[in-house]
Amino acid sequence: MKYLALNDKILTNIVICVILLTITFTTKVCFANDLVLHLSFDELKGDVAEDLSEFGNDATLKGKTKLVDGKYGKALDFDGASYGEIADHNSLDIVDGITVQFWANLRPSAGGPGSDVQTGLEKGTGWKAGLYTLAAWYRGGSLLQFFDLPADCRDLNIGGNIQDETWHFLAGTWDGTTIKLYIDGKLDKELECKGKLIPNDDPLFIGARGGNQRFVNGALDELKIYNYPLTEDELIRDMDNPNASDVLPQDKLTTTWALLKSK
Ligand SMILES: [Ca+2]
Ligand SMILES: [Ca+2]
Repeated sequence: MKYLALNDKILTNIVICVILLTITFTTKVCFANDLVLHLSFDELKGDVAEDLSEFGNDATLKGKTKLVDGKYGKALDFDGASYGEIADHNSLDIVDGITVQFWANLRPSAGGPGSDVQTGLEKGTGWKAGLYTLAAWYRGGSLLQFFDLPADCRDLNIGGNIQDETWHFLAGTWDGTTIKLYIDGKLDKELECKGKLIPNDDPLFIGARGGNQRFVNGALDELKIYNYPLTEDELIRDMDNPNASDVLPQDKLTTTWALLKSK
């Protein structure tokens, strides 16, 4: 009887340990630093550009887009009235840190609504809570912008103009404290901007705001979002080899987890 009770106790302890380990591991996974979007545009499946991140945030293309020679492999050319749409997903709900980056080869705007801006990527259907956007061209410059940050942060950090029909690597990071904008791997502009973001449930758009304005006229390539700020060294590594750096050291835990899940 005593022997059985001891066995029960050991069993209970094992069960508790397993539960605790599971909770610890799950919590880590939920808050892990991740690549949450990578559109290489190297190939399309019908009107879908597949996401190479572990989250499957594929983009459905609308209007006239086409694959062209890119900076790496193929790129996606937008005609000034086309865009891509990605369904809302928790992985795209950014709260306290982000990196948005892409290669862009821009022509002058094609006209139409909001033609003083060409939106590379934007979370949300318009200017509202949860919106983050990296504008490839913003009124003569370039801009990483957040609705939920203080008003005096929103459009003061305008970086250099890359609208010259050649390839440029544009990247923006925010670490909860400072917005930094990089052009071709060099820090171009930074601004202190403290705050917290409120996620929304809208789609993420590429090449336009909300699918109806601020259209890109030109090509985008190797478009990525990380849910944490990359350092300058990491950005340069990504710029020079967009496929090799999908698995940064911080990313390995979740990648392993994704592999386990897919087995
Ligand atoms: Ca590519
Ligand atoms: Ca959401």
